Amino acid sequence: MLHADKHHNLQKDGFTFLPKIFNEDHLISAREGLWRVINGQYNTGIEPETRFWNPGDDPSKIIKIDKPHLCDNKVWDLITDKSFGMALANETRSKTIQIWHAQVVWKPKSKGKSGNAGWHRDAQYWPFWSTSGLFTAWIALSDVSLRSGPVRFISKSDKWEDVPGLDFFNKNLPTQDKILKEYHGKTKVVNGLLKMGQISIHSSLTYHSSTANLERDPRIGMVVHFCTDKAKRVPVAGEYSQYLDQLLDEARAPFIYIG
Ligand SMILES: O=C(O)CCC(=O)C(=O)O
Repeated sequence: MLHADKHHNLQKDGFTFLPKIFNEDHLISAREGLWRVINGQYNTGIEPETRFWNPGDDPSKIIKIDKPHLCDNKVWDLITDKSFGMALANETRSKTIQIWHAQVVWKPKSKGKSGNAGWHRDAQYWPFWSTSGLFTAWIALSDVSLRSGPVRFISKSDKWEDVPGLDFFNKNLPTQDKILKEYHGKTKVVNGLLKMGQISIHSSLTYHSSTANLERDPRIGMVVHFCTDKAKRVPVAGEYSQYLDQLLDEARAPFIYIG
């Protein structure tokens, strides 16, 4: 059985890091698959849910594309790996693991603030979900050094009330740092420094962000949002009222562990 690092505990700190569990060839194939998706080549014939970047856009911007696993079978193969599912079940102490959303966050060498992702907790974007039983696994598809703009986590922030004024899409980190200081004083921030193939897991309530990539090579994250048997749908009106109906379709939302 694989165990997370001894220093950070998902239940206590709101995040943890896992050792490498994927085989090297699968990682490389998935990375190539993501590059195809980024360039608009979908070997399954299925389009991504949303593209926040298109060929021809500023190459120093964060390339974020939602649900790339539907578009490329090598990306699908990586995130549906059985040992990955088992490791997530072990860390979250769950009976089932279902992937309901995913995104690639490919961060090329940044210019100015172009690589900044603002402080946020994932749950703020998911009104249709309970907060319990919801987690994100971030698979490193490149080595992630301090200079490459790693995801960084605020320890124990999963126990906080919502902090207003924070947002993934807001690149003004100094202003957000001020807000955090106002609400919580000095916080403990931990960088997700990972080797290619390693994984971080955080709760949907853990505040996290990332800064510029100052390395020459891109910093690549395959972000897997998953729910466990403890997650509950919350009825919402409007645009997202049917959004989670996709849970019934395993070709979109695969179970990767059933205990
Ligand atoms: O990859 C990043 O820099 C941000 C990713 C993120 O916000 C997430 O994994 O929820």
